[in-house]
Amino acid sequence: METRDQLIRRIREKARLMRKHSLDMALVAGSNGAHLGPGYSMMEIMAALYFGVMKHDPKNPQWEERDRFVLSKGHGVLGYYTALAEAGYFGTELLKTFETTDSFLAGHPSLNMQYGIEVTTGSLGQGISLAAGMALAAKTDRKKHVVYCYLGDGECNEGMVWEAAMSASHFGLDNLVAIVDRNLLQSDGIGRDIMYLGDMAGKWRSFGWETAEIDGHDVGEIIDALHYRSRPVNKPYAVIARTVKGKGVSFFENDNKWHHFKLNQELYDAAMRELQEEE
Ligand SMILES: Cc1ncc(C[n+]2csc(CCOP(=O)(O)OP(=O)(O)O)c2C)c(N)n1
Repeated sequence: METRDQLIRRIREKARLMRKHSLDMALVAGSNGAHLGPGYSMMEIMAALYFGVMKHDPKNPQWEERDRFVLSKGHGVLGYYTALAEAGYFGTELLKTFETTDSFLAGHPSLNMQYGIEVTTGSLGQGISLAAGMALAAKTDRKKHVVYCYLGDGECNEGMVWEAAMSASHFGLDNLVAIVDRNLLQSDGIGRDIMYLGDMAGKWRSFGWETAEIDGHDVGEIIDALHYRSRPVNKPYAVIARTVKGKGVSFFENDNKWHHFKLNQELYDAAMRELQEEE
């Protein structure tokens, strides 16, 4: 049986590999650009979901009892596709088709059950609404699976997020877990200047959710917060994860020019060197 320390090490190693794959993807995307900053803030949480938390079977992507994952911040595909590939939904070599003609790996997720992509997202606010509907359907049908939904904090400027939040608590959706990537930045700059959200956890609580606040890069804290025993009864659950946009490559971190960037070979090499030094 795997110990907690072994599990944490395994998840960290997956996150490191996912960051490396993402560089390959961004290089292939070339002048199309890639959402590097948004992807790099997600890696530990995505690795924890796919390699420690969620019940799923890459060999049977439509397994009825699987937990569902919805990427509400749809531009975070680097964190999503690399987790799916490392988990075995498709070969990691396919990651290098990212954003090329005919590839299923588009710049935002497009529903593809064969490869584990549950829903199409990209228009911010819609994913959490879909996830709430999926959780309500599961509850109505007395199914036991959990719906995990990953949001950006800038995304929480969307009114639709709060309609979903209201309905989830109204329906007592204790099978719905929202993870909010609190990296404090969004595409146009600093979230606080664009639309101040104040006490993020307090806002979710005021909509009837139970909350936890964690360091979104500390794998131990992530797996504890997402453990089934941490989830409330009869209420939805929001995990507010403090993250660093671009985490893992020094010159990506907290620099919003990397929100969506055209990676060239020189910058690729410099970023890859940093990730290799961690090995
Ligand atoms: C409805 C809608 N409006 C605007 C956009 C354009 N857009 C893409 S990413 C982004 C910022 C998202 O910020 P945040 O949710 O904080 O995610 P981060 O990239 O910081 O992780 C915006 C406004 C969109 N995708 N959908």
